[in-house]
Amino acid sequence: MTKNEKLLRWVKEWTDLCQPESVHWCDGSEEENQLLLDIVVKNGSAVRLNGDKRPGCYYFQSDPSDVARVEDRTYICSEKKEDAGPTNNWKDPREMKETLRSLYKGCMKGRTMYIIPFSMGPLGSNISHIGVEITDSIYVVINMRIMTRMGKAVLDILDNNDFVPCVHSVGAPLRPGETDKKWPCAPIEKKFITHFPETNEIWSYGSGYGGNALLGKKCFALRIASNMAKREGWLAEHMLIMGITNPKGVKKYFAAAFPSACGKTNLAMLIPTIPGWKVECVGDDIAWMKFGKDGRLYAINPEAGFFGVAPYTSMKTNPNAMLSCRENTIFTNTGLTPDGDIWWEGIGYDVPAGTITWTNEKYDASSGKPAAHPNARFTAPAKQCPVIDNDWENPAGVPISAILFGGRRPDTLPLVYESFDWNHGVFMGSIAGSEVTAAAIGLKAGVRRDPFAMLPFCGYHMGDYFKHWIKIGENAPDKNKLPRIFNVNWFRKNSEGKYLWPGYGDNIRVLKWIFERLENSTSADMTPIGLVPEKGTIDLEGLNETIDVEGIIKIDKKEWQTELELIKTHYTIFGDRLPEELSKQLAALETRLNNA
Ligand code: TSX
Ligand code: MN
Repeated sequence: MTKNEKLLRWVKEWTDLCQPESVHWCDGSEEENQLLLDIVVKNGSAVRLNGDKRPGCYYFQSDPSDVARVEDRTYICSEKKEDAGPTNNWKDPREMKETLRSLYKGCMKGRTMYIIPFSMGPLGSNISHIGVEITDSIYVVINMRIMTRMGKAVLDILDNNDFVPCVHSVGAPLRPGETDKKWPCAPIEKKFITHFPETNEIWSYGSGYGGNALLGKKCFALRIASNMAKREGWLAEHMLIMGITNPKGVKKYFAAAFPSACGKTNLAMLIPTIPGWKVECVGDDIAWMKFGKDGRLYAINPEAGFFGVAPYTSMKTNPNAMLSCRENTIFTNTGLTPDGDIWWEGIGYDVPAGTITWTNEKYDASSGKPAAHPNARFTAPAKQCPVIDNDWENPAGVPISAILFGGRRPDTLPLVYESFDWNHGVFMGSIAGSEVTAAAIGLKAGVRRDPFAMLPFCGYHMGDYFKHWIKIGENAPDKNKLPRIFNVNWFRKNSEGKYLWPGYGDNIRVLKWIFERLENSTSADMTPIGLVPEKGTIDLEGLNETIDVEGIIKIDKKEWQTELELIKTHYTIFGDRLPEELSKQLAALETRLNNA
């Protein structure tokens, strides 16, 4: 089993509290996986999909109350409330633990407790970290097996390694003889996703879905890891990592942060429309970055799979994602077709007759109810991605040349612009955000700020997080080797509300401009907001549409003056923890705009 005393004591403590019927230490083997899948198929929790169309694939429907991350039930339990900051829910750690201990008491009665040793990042990487998740959910075990490196190999190195203890229960004990629900979970008021940043602990209760339950992902790799990174001088970020090779064979790696619904997974595995250019995927969601001995910033993808949003993924929008989830994939809350395949809105072909919806009803187009939940997911092994990068498991990571921020902005923000320097780039990250519809924020549609796309994932005070980014720049071993920072916006619209930019594979044209900036082989115009492409420097060859490039690039002084006021309001949230470097950036922007 293990010689790790801390691990043995911890498992004993939680076994005593949760009172499971049995305890199973996961070895991550094929046999174990098959055994677990047989259980969930037999008990009706899962459907084995058609072996000709979807070999090795399984289908789950969640409880309708358990379909997404629950941000208002997510807590950062730091000793001091101020340290969680204005963007996180906070509870005193002792109080929270008391509340949760009473919920955990006997919560695994009638169930098996699974012990999942997992590594975030390649084994043996000095950027990787180990965790152990306790769970009573088979769904969690089989998903963690795809999303992380899991099992015996990790347990073996655990003998003399520390680990992040992660506790999870669906919060639905079984009485003797009681038959289990298809998707057991607790009601919303009993769901708790809690983090103890000072002790590196995660306690999750009541939900079986995604980021609430697969604790290696958002809870560990972002909320706890962001705290570790601050203490230790590295970065744990909500970023994709991609490799880009030009026709000469020169390769560079970019990391990019976008709020949800901007197509991060699509960008991570994009198929370029310019001949000779190649994009390869290292990761689609999370980047852990540390300086290497050569002074460059190196990134690993701490994950081993994609937990991707299914709806509107198609052979047109993202063929590489479609091919990644062809086999050995878990589908959750998609539709199910009569021939044992899955279907979702935007998959690119008509819904087959007799399709069953995620709520297990016969699909009826006239009902207005979709076949797939909008947050339906595929859990697919990253190694199945046709464009997975050769170095995606390199323990040294990949050297990052550029960092991109972005969001959905119908106006104001140009297609792309470069920061003047590191701190200006940090400013760009801190003001990132996306247009949200009126329905989502009430009354008026507007920008929802999502600094660094980390709003739901930063495990401490966001003002301190900005300062940490400033310090990374200050303490860099070689400032000339820092990644350069850019902002992109695929979503600018014209006055008729039409998108100005074709997006998708044509985004390579923007990536090419960035690539050439890094090689000092293209030019930019100095504007009050940053460096924008000089006329004619974005490669439009082969685009048959007439593109209003000037419309996508132009900086409108009036729009930016409105933006400036919005940024000021946004910045008030952080109070005296807003780094002075960023107040200076804001003041400098104001001056530049006024002088323009
Ligand atoms: O993912 C997107 N990307 C990045 C791709 C690498 N999406 C989808 C966002 C929701 C997940 C985009 N949507 C992108 C984009 O670049 N751009 C747009 C907006 C858009 C939508 C449709 C068209 C053009 C732009 N054109 C036609 O449908 C013909
Ligand atoms: Mn994400």
